[in-house]
Amino acid sequence: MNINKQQLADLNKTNLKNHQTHFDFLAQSLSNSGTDVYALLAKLAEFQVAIPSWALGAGGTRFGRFSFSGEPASLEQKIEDIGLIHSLTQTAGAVSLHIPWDVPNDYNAIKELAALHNIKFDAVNSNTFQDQKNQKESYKYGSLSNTSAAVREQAIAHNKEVVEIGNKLGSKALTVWLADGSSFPGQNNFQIALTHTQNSLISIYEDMPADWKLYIEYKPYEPNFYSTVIQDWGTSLMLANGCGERAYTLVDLGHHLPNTNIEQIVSILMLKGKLGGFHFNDSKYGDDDLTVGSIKPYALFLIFNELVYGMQNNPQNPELGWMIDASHNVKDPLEDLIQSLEAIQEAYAKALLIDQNALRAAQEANDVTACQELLQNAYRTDVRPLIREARLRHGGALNPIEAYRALEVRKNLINERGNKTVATGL
Ligand code: AOS
Ligand code: ZN
Ligand code: ZN
Ligand code: ZN
Repeated sequence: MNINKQQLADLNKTNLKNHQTHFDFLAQSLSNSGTDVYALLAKLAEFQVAIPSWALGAGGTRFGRFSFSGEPASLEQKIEDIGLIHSLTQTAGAVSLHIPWDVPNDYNAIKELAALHNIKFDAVNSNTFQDQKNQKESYKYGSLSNTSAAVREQAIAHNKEVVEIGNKLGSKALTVWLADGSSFPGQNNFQIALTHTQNSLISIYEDMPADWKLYIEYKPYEPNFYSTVIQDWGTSLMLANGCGERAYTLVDLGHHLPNTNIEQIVSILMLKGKLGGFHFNDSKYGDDDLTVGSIKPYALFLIFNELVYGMQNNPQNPELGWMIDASHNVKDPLEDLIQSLEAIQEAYAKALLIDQNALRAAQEANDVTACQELLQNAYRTDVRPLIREARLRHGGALNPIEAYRALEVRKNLINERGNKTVATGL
C-alpha cells in the first residue's frame, strides 16, 4: 500500500479552515513576542527520527506475545511501513536496522525502495544478546565481556559484519547495546568484565570506516538483574573515551533508575562533545518502551530544552542520531509510532519556544521564579498548530492518526499480508 499526496490533500481539506484559524492566531502571538515562526517551521520540518525496524510489529513480554495483523514479514515490507508513516508525518525519514533480523537479500533493491520513500539508513544495531542459528559459541554468559576469548572474538566479528552490511546501505553508525552482566553477586569480576568490553569495543572501533561513529548504549539492569557491564552513562563515556574521537554515548530514555535527572546527563554529555545517539520512548518503572510522551511529557520537554541548548551552543558535539526505541503490545504499532513522532515534535517545538537569552539573564540574576516562568510559559503553549503547519507544507497529513484511519491503512495491510503475521524481531 502507498499513500499519495493527493489523497492527503483531499483529507486535509476537511480540517483546513479550522487549522488555519488556530495557526494564524498562534503565529501572530508568537511573532508579537519576537519569535521567527518561519524559522521554527523549518526546524520542525528538518527534524527527522529513525524508526527502528523492530518496532513495526507487536512486541511482547516474557509472558507472551500477541502479534498484530498485517505485520511486515520482510525488510521490504518494513521499509514500506516506514514509508507510510513518513508520508503521513513527514518526520520518519530514516530507519535503524537490526542485524541479523534485517539482512538484505538484494542491497540495490532495498536502497532503491528506501530512496523511493525518502528514507535514509541511520545507525545499524548489532545483536549479541541472542544466540543465532549455526553460531559456534553461546552468549549465555555475555558477549564482548565474556571470560572466553573465543566468545569475545565471535561477538567482535559479528559487530564488524554489521558495520559491513550497514556500510553497503549508506549507514554511518553502529549502535552497540550489550545484555552482558551478572544476575548474582560474585558471578562476575567487574574489573575483568569491563576491561574485556573495552578491548572488544576498541577492536570493533578500529575496524570501522573512518567516517563511521560508534554509539555505546548503557542500561542499569535487564536481562541481568544484579549488574550490567555498561550500567550507566559514566561507564559508557569511559568506554567511548577509551575507543576514540568517533565513539559516543547513546542515551535511551528508558535506561535509567527511577527519578534520574536525564536532562542533566544529556547536557553534560553535549558539553563534552560525547552525546552521539538517542533512543526515544517513555516509561513509568524501567525499560518500559512505551509511547514517547505518554507518561512524562514534561520530563521530555526538559530533555529537549537541554538538547536545543546543546545544538545551539556545543559545536563540539556532533549531529545526533535520533531514533525511536519502543515496543507495542496493545496498540497498532504504526499508530503508536505516529503518536511517538507527534510527541517528539511537540516537545522539540516547545523547547524551541524558550527564550534562551531571557533564561540566561534570569539564571545570572538568580531569579528562580523567572526561570521557572520562562520554561513553563513555553511548555504550556499549545504548539500543535505549528507542527500541523510544518507537516502541511511538506505534503503530510494535518492529523496523521485520523488520516491513517480514514485511509484504512491497517485493513489494506491485512488484505495484502494476511491476518496471522509475525514480524521478525524481538
Ligand atoms: C535494549 O534494551 C536496548 O534499548 C536496545 O537499544 C534495543 O531495544 C535493542 O537493540 C532492540 O533489539
Ligand atoms: Zn535502546
Ligand atoms: Zn532498552
Ligand atoms: Zn527501552
